[in-house]
Amino acid sequence: MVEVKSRIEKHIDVLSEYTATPGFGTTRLTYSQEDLKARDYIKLQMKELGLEVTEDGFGNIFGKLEGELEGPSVLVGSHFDSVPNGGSYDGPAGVVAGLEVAALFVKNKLKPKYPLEVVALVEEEGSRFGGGLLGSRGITGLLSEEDFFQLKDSNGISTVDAMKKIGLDPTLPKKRNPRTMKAFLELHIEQGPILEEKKIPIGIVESIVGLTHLEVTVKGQAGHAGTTPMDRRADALVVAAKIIAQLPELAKEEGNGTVTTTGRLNVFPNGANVIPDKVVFSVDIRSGKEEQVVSVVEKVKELVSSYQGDGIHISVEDLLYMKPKAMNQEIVSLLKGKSSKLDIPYCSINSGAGHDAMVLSDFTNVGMLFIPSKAGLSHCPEEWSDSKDIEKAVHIFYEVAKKLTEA
Ligand code: HGY
Ligand code: MN
Ligand code: MN
Ligand code: MN
Repeated sequence: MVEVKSRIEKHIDVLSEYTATPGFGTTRLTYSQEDLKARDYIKLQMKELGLEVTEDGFGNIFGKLEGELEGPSVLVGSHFDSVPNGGSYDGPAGVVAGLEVAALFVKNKLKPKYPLEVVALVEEEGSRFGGGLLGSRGITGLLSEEDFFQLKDSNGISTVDAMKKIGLDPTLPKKRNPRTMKAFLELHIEQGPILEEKKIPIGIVESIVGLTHLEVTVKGQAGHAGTTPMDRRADALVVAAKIIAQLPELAKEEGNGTVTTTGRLNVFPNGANVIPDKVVFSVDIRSGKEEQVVSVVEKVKELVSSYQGDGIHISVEDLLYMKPKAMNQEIVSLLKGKSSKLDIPYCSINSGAGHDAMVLSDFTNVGMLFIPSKAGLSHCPEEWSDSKDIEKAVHIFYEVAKKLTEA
């Protein structure tokens, strides 16, 4: 169906233009001007489909297709924020899939028994306010209102001020009663090489890794780079570098696919001739087994404490902790059954990336589909997936949503 393919590509292309770094990938930070443009576009598509459009007190967007009856909704969607200089598909592929599932209901004049909701979630990446999975943690109450209101970005701008700046209302309802949700279906790009290597267009997600985000702050003493003897320094950056250099070994020791990453590091005062007195860096730890995440966190904290003293003071903040999550088995078998019925090849797959689905899985029935990522690349401008695969996922979700909204 060329029409759906071209519409999918159009949605992805338009959303990818809402970036703060044109030509250098998608940088769409939450509550930024780029967020506002993407938000307006998504809401317009929802309105054109005749959906009832609302936003909650976090800025999550909902497009509701009313059912014959009031009752719990089947939600289909993903997030629409990005990492810095990321790709066009991480998040938007799932939001666009939600729009296209609703479009199929409308096109086929099918009014579901219970409602369908397209959902576009905020701050899944945590690129602006840290931690991540903010929109979904907010809906489920995993992130409390007061914690949400405390959050500030690296410029000290609070979530509330940032929301107001783009016309959002933080006083709107936030935590959502789980009884209003029947299921949550999320299409996401695989962000790895497996599906492409297997030449299979659809991955049915069985489980999502456990993950934790730590923020380590190393404090030392600023000083003159030229006049301070080497044996009289408390150099925060040298200590941070020694710690970071040892993290990969901790992951390797743990094994079983455990990974650690330091992706963000800020040096203060960041002058070439000034001994750094403060360094703040991230530690992202993931594993399929909860006890392995916990064990690496403990080892990181032991490693950090071995550098305390001699003018160095280090603190570690736990920004996020999510246990590994299994997808809802009923939905997994529905996804398999409908994929077979549509003659769409699929395989089971586990997710090394975190997703909003892992948050919602404690509150409703959750299922995820993956589509292949070209060269397994993601979180970079080279990220690319085939809209034909998005279309396949749309048809599978449409069949599953028809079933779930009827029961
Ligand atoms: O980090 C992740 O796994 C996701 O992209 N937020
Ligand atoms: Mn994502
Ligand atoms: Mn991502
Ligand atoms: Mn996600």
